[in-house]
Amino acid sequence: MNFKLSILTFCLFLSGFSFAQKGGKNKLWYDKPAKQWVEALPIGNGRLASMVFGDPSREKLQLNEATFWSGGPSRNDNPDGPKVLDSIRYYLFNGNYKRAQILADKDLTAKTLHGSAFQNIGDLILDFKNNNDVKNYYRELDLEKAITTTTFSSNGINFKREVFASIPDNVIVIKLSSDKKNALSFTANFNSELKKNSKALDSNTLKMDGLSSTLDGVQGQVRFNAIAKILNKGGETELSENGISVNNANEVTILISIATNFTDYKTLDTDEVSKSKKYIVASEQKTFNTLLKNHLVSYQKYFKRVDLDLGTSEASKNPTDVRIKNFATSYDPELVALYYQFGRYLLISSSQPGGQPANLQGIWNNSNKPAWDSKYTININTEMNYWPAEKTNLSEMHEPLIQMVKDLSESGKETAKVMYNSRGWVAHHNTDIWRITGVVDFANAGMWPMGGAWLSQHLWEKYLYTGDKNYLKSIYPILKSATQFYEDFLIEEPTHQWLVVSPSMSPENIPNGHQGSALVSGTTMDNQLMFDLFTKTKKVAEILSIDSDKIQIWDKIISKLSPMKIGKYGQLQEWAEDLDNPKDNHRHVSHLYGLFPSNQINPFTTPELLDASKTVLLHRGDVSTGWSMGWKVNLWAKLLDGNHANKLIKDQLTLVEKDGWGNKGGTYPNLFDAHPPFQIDGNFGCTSGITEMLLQTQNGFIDILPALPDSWKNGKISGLKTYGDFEISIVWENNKVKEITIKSNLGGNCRLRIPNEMELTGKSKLKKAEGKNPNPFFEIPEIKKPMISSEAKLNPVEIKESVMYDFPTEAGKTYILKMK
Ligand code: FUC
Repeated sequence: MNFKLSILTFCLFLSGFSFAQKGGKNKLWYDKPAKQWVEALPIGNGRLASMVFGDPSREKLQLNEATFWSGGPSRNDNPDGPKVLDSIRYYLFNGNYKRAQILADKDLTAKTLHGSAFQNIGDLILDFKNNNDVKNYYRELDLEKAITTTTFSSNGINFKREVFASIPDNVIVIKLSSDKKNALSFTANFNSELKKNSKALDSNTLKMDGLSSTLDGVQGQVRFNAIAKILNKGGETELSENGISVNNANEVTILISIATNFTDYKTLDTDEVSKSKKYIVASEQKTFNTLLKNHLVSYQKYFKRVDLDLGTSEASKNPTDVRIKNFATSYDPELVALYYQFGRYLLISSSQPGGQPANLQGIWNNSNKPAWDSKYTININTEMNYWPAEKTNLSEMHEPLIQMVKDLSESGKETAKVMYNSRGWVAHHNTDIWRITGVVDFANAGMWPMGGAWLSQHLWEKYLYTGDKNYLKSIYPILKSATQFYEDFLIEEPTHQWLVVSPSMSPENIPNGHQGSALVSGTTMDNQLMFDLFTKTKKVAEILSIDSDKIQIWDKIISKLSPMKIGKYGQLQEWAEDLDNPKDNHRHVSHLYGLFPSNQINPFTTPELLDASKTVLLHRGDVSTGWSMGWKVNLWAKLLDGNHANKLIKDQLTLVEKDGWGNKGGTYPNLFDAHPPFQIDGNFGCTSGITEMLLQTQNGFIDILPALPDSWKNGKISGLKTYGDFEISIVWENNKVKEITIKSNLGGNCRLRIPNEMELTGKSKLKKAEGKNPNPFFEIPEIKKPMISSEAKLNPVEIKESVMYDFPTEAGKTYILKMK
């Protein structure tokens, strides 16, 4: 080692200063500060969140708190519903769709309140006036540590900033350091559009209070209190005009705490000042290293459960924004793995037990009037957020959604009664932190009484992954109450006397020849949702041995649901009538709900419906909004076409450079999904889709590498979950499965479908699988035969050869299979 270098290393060691290692696996990194919000890097602990910009002379941390929403406890049921329901149904059955729409706009849609908005707390600004002559700039987000780090030199001094949001300590932690003594001088202040006051309480403490906005006539009632505590080593702090000045410090730790008066969706009685203070008081007793250790332990417990390696290439040496830009024309499998893990990172950071579920922007929002209020759109977007939860081994992160469904089952009871004179509970296509369940926006988007039916699927799915019967008992009343609503609401249609949902729509598409009205009866998706809700609720009652008297009623309803229909182009029909337009490229593919996330359509038992689903996807095309592409990755994986799924990943990883509205979906420089604008569902949807390419669980067995693209020749993934609580790791080489490790948490038969022959290590032997899988978690639904148009031509989807094995497992044991 040369002498100068060793002196430098020694000095750095003495000061405790070290550089971040540039780039590498699971890191987003850049060679310039963020200019726009979609270049900044997100951190979060499920309740607090920040976007970190990393500007040497003006650091900005844009701040969010998950419960800071406009308005306050509120409802939006239109009480005129019962007066018009029969007429609307009459018009729909008689083809007067426009009239039905006009009535629904007036008497079913909310009169004034269309939902509250998730709002922005504001910014913490750190002004470093002396930071000029900047060199060696680097910033990163390390997904393995959930820390953003910025390093640079200014006037020959090296500086470093580290920021993380701690789950256990409930604060955002910033550490500023440099390799020279007394080099840190800056001013700190808070900024917010919604602040009531902001001041320095003393020369180390900034405080800001604020109040949420009034929207749609609901008075803003959410108060926030934010505190920034500045803990300096060396130097001094003093009150300044704009906040606090820190002069000549060696090292500074800043703790940010934010709290609101939100208690639950009905109650705003938390003392936000003492709550936010409590976290500061507890955290300031701890050293930075203790805070860091606590953070890493709690975060990594989740993150490290899954590891994905798709190989690496030269392309990964570039900054992340450049890699996205080059993705279509370069070989960069590591960017796919990074995007995958980023989805898991975002879920851990935005959805923690006891908190709010991830909304349209997760928990990151810099606007007080965000797109679609950054609320919960439950006709696809919120559900998509949670597709990766169980399968990527983040079951705990699913909890806030399950809690939201419980809340909605309470608030939606009144909606069912007031709007439709029905029992049970109902939710339409949107909700918010106050758990509104009425119809929002306008009938063509909002008049969809199926949000509760779709969300309810998550209750059952969670059980399939965990096998937890106590949990199942706790959610059964919600499922039962959801079915009760439809027991009252379903109506016989005049042609076949099938039971249908009416009025409704196929989100948010308008069929040809319907006078611009989306309103119809008996859409394919609604029928599929009804099938799932009734069959799964019945299953739960059977498992728990309760309500045997209900089984007959539910069976009767199931038998009176419409079968799926294949129309004249060979497409799965979106509506009851054959109205699909092959040129329609609408972003929603609602009728493919049956293929994914549901499993009513699958390659093995419903080949005709599979062909018809493929035709729909070919008609719709690939490129669309971010979330639509994310959904299609899953759908092509379910069609067992890994190359097409990979093509969709390429479409999704198209760089969208500018923040804001636009018409092309893709990915922003910070890897956020671009609807556009930013919407987080695309991130989560694609993470789910990549999982489905490597492992599927829904078709009656565990399907290993069911949709591996040719170009992902070698790789490994560990820690994925399947139904029946198996934990799976796979290693593949030259597109063949080399090794599978299976941990069985519940025991029971393990049925595997594998592209090549394998054998178990140890004494046990694999058996060729035959008949029905005896493991009850892998039961597949028996659906009615589809109705097929006489004009339809079907093109059977090709299924590659594979082998199917069975072997018994014991709870707690691990099994290893090797290639033969
Ligand atoms: C649904 C979608 C839109 C958007 C919005 C938040 O209405 O149709 O594309 O994602 O939700």
